[in-house]
Amino acid sequence: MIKKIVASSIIGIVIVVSLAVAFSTSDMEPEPAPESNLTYSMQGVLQPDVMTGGDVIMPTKVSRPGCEETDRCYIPSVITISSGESVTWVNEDSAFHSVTSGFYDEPQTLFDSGHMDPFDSYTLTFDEAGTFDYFCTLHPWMEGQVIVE
Ligand SMILES: [Cu+2]
Repeated sequence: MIKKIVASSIIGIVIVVSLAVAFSTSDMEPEPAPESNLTYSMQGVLQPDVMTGGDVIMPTKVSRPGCEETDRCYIPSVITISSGESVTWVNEDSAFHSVTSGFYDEPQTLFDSGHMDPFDSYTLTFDEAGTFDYFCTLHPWMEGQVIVE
């Protein structure tokens, strides 16, 4: 009789503990990663007069081919701004990248960031309307475009 009571109370404790664990783990959803603008505001690149225009991210893993299939080597791969506005590129990858005008087969000398370290940013102001193609000198499949209206 005593054994039965002990056994059933042990089962009861096991059930209570496992329920508590189940409920507590359901509250432990990982927090979403903080927004990336922390990185370049820390570098002091974003000044109030540079806030118009837009940001382009070089995301992780674009140093290997494949990102071009979904147009995600630079995000966004095409950015449209008004003349006088700026674009800031941020390298969120762990590899070097560049923002270089033209195409890999046909580079131009309008602009070139040089090799950007991880989390480096590069800001350009576009005063003239036009379509500006650019690429990464290290990864020929990385292509993007700035359209200035
Ligand atoms: Cu690259």
